[in-house]
Amino acid sequence: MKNINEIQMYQQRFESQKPQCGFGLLGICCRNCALGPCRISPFEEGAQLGVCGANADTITARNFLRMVAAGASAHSDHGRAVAETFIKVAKGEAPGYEIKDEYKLLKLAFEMGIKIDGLKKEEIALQVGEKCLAEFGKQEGSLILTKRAPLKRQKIWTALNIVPRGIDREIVEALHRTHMGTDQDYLNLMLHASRCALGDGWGGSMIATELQDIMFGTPVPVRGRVNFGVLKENCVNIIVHGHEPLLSEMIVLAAEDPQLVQMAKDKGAEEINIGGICCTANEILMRHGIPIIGNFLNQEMAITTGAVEIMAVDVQCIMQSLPLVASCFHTKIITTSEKAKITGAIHISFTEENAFEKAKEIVKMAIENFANRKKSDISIPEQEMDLVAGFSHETISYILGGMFRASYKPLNDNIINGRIRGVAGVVGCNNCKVVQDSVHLKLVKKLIENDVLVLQTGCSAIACAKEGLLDSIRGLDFCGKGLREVCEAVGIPPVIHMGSCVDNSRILVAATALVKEGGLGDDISDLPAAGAAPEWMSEKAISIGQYFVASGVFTIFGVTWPTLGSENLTRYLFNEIENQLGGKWAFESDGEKIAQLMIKHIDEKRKKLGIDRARERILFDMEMRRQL
Ligand code: SF4
Ligand code: MSK
Repeated sequence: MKNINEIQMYQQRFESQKPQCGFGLLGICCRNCALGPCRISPFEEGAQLGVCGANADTITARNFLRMVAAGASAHSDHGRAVAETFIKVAKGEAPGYEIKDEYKLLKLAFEMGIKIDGLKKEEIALQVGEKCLAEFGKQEGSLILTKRAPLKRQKIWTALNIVPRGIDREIVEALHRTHMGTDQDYLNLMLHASRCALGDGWGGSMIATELQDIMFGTPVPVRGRVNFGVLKENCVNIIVHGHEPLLSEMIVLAAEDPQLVQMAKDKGAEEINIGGICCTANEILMRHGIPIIGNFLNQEMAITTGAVEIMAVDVQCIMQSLPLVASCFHTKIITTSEKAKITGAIHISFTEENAFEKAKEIVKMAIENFANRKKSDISIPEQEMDLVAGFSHETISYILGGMFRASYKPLNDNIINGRIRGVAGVVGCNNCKVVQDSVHLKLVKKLIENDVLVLQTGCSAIACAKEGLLDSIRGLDFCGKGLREVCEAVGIPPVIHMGSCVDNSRILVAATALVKEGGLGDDISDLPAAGAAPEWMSEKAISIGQYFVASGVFTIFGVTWPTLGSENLTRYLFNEIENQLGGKWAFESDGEKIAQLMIKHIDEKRKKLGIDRARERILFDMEMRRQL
């Protein structure tokens, strides 16, 4: 066994990377062909063109589009895996999985134009699954779920010819366009960045969310706990980490298996304790209240508690260093996806057909590993916090309007009367270039203090949960008066956890519901709303940001911005794109200033809507009614 002091953790690795490449930071390096690598000098002297003649605008735009394509591919391949499992469930070929939300299945079938008369739920599910899967390979027309967007938004996309045709097609075209000697007009490249990203948000990600809800249940409010304290010294601790809930759902099920529970007890453990990291954590928190250990930058530290028997990972945001850190402890790292193996980890290949069996194998392996713990290694931080999660779009409607009148009307009313100033989506990762969670917290606290309701997903939600902002009691202490009144009346925290990275699609649906409810304009770009990813790091975040901008949302990213090497492209993304799409990007790394920018934007939108002055609700007496 190695000694933890002999290896580097992410903080030391980050230090050893310094100084990081300035060309890379500005987005002006290109290695798209073997004439290069080329880099453009950020100063007037030095090379201003690559060997092929590409300038800084083209190089930064190509790099940006490639980030969008990679991010969209990650979300969309997740969506495809879910659709494939869904079809097997419908055919009865995936033991352990089931169709849990029949109502949502019927709604989706209706949206997809499937005739359901006389069909059994499995037959409907099969058609829905096949239709969803076909969305990936579609060559023409438009993605079915883009029709959910407000009509005005759809018209904007059509006029710009950026309605995504097929999810895979847009990603492939992005790679084609950015190949050496193809699309060399940065504005044209950016139009495709929008199209490709829309194929993610209104396509791959939305399909993932919809089908996961139908299979595993649409989330409803659920209590949970977060932070390292959820690891228990007397339990067999299993961590699930990554993004796809396909295996983790089965692990949750396997951990309840009476035989395995008994086996754990026989080995001296009190019970089997499951905890999550990153978005797999969010998925099983949203549906089962399974505790969360931490977000992206907590993954190595979780192993150093010495109390983790197994960390089972699937895809995305998994550090290659995990087996190295685990080699200092008894922890076993298990990879489970054929798409994501790590040298030094144990690979247990799982398919839909054998998922439950493999999940039981993993749980059993963890139980057996319990005896290998070194008592002296165990050091579990005590911090733990309560939270409430499980806010799907459907649940928000239900909470606001009730069973029979489920709607966003109370939210719209309270935005119009000024109790709620606006809505913010705060999402995204951790980044070691800033103190972990610090920018998320500064930003979100400032927003709720100013009566802005915050919708969250991903690692940002976990950051705020650790601080208590997702607790419906503690969270109120940070709220402005108006937001507090509404949260108290409805019984929700001021920071609403909507799920994992693919569940950013829920925020698109929620924004559309606000528009359709009435009184706040006729497009997403009219809403007093803004978005941010203050500690982003992944290409998926860029894809998410781009589909929010292309859907009409002002979106601010912190830490670093990947196009600063091109004045033209940066000006386009920060300003000119707004004339085309109604949304735009901004870059600001200070949490307080991000909040100010978002609030300023929200206030401008309120002014445009004519709701910039608080209007209290007037109760009409009989005389006033007569006059009416
Ligand atoms: Fe250099 Fe052009 Fe090749 Fe890029 S595509 S590496 S800029 S020659
Ligand atoms: S896990 S993409 S670090 S949010 Fe979705 Fe967190 Fe960012 Fe991964």
